[in-house]
Amino acid sequence: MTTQPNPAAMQAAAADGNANLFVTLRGGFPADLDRTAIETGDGPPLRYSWRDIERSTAMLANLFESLELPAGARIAVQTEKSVEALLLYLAVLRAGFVYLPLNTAYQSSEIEYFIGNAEPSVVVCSAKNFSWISRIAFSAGTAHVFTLNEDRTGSLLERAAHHSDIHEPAQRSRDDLAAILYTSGTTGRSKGAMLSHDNLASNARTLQQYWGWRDGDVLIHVLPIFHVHGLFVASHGALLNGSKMIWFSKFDPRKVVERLPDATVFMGVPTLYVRLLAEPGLTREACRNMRLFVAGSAPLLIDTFREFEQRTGHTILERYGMSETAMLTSNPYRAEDGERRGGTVGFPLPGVGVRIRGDDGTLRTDGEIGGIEVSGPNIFKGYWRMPEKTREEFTDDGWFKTGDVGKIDERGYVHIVGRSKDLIISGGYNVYPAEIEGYLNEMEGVAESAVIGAPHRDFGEAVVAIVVARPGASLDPASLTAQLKSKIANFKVPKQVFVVDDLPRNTMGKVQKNLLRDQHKGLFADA
Ligand code: MCA
Ligand code: AMP
Repeated sequence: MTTQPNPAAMQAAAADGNANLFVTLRGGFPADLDRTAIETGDGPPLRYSWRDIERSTAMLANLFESLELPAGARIAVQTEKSVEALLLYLAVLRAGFVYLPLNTAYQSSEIEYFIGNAEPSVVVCSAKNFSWISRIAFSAGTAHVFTLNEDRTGSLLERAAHHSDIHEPAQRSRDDLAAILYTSGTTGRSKGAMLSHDNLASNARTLQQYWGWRDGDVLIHVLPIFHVHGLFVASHGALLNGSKMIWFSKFDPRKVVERLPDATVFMGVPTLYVRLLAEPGLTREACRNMRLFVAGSAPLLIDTFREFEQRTGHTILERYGMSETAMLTSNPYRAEDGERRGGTVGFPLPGVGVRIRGDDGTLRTDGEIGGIEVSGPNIFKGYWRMPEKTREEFTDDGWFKTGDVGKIDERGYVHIVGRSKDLIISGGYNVYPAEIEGYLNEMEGVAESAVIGAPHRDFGEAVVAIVVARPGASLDPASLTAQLKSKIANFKVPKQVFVVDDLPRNTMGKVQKNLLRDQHKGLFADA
C-alpha cells in the first residue's frame, strides 16, 4: 500500500466555510478580474475576462435558482463545446445543483437511458436536437429544457440575461454531489458515478501543487468537456490557478502547433500526441515556452513518448485516472520527485492509496501483477441509485476496485498492464463490447457476435465486430455498420465488421476473444 500525506486536503479540511467547488475554483481567480481568463483558439476570436466568468455564472445560477428546483436536482447537458458550455457547468456548481454532462455523440437510445436513469430537472441541449431530446426529457418528467448553441444563441442565455449578475454561491458541504458522470464501470449498463464537491476540489488542489501550476501559465484546452480529462483535470487546473486558457472547440493539430509558443501547458489523450507528431511544425522552437505536456485516459505508447521527447525536448507526463476517482497517479513533475518514466503512470498522488490484489485474493507488495485498488479523498460516493453495484465495486475495507490490472515496481511506479473489465479505449473514449454486441445480436439475421479492440496507430485501439449469421441468413457488413451508425455514438461503431461461420470457443463454451484479438491484431497496421 502506498499513501502519502496530502497537504492540500489537510488545508481544505482546516478551512471551514462553504465547500462548494465553485467557491474553491473562484478562490484561484486573480485579483485583477479584468485580465483575460479565456480566449478562443478557433471560431470567432473572443475574449472572456475573469469578471465575465463571475458575472455570467451569477446570471445563470440566478436563473437556475428562480426555477425552484428540488434539492440535489440534476442538470443534464448535451451541447457542443463552447466557452458558454463551461460557464454553464460552473453556474450549476455555483447554484448548488448536480451537473450531468453527456457526450455530444450520443444518439436517442443512449440519451433516453441517461435521462430516464438520472431524472434531471433541467436538460440543456443544442437547438438542432431540441425536438427529440425535449420529447425524451418531458416524458421522463424533466420540467425545463433549454437550448444552448455553439454560437452563443439559445433560450438558456436569453433567459439568463434577465437575471442579476450578483449571486451568493449556494452553501454546500464536502460530501454533497457536484456531478454525475456516466461510465460503464467494470461491466454492464452505464452507471452514474457520483462525485462530491470535495472529491473534485481535493483532486484539483493536489494536481495544482503536484504539477507545479504557477503564475503566467497558459493552458491550451482542446479536449471535450463532458469527461473528467477536459472538464475537471484541464479546466479546474487553469481556473484554480487563475491561468488563461486558449480554448479550442475541436482538436486541430495544426492550429494547436501554431499556438504552442503562446502557451505553457497542454493536456491530451494519446491520440492527440500521435496527431501532433504528424505535424512538421511540432519542433523544439514551437515548444520553447511550454513547461508541461500531460497525457492520460488511455495507454501512451512508448514509441509516442520517445518520439515526442526527441522532437520537442519535452518528456510527456503520463497520469492515470477514472470517472469514479478523478486522478489517481501521476509521473513526477519536479526532477527531485523522480524521473518521468514512459510506460508507467507514475506514483500515487499525495493522499491517494494504490494497492495490488493478486489472483489468489491476497495483497501483493512484491511487484507482482494484480487488480488495482485505490483509496483517497477523490474516490466517488457510489453509483447513482445502484447501491448493490456500488457495494460490489468496493472491498470490505472501503477500497475501490478499478478493474485495471497492474503492478507497482521496486521504485514505486505504477504500471497498468491490462484490464479485467472488458473495455476498449478508442481515442480516449470508452467502448463496452457487451453494449455493441447487444445491438448486433438484435439485428435481423444475426445469430451472435463478438466485439474486440484491435491495435490502431491513431486511436490506440479500434472497435472490430465479428458476426455469425443465423442459418439461411446472409449478412452484409456494410449494412450492419449502417444500422449501428443510426443507433449508437459514432466512436462506438466498429471500424471493421467480419461475417464468419462460427466464433472460437473454449471447452466451457465461452467465446475466446483472445484468439480473435490475435487474429485481427494486424488489421490496422497501416492506419
Ligand atoms: C472520432 N471518431 C472516432 C473517435 N473520435 N472513432 C473512434 N474513436 C474515437 N475516439 C470517428 C468518428 O466516428 C468519425 O467517423 C470520424 O472519426 C471523424 O469524427 P470527428 O469527430 O471529426 O473526429 P475527431 O475530431 O478527429 O476526433 C478524434 C479525437 C476525439 C479528437 C481523438 O475522439 C477526442 O476528442 N477524444 C478525446 C476523448 C477524451 O477526452 N477522453 C477523456 C475521457 P465517421 O466519419 O465514420 O462517422 S476521461 C477519462 O478517460 C479518464 C477519467 C481519464 O483518465 O482522463
Ligand atoms: P473512464 O471510464 O473514462 O473513467 O476511463 C477510465 C479508464 O481509463 C481507467 O480505468 C483505465 O483503464 C483507463 N486509463 C486512464 N488513464 C490511463 C493511462 N494513463 N494508461 C492506461 N489506461 C488509462
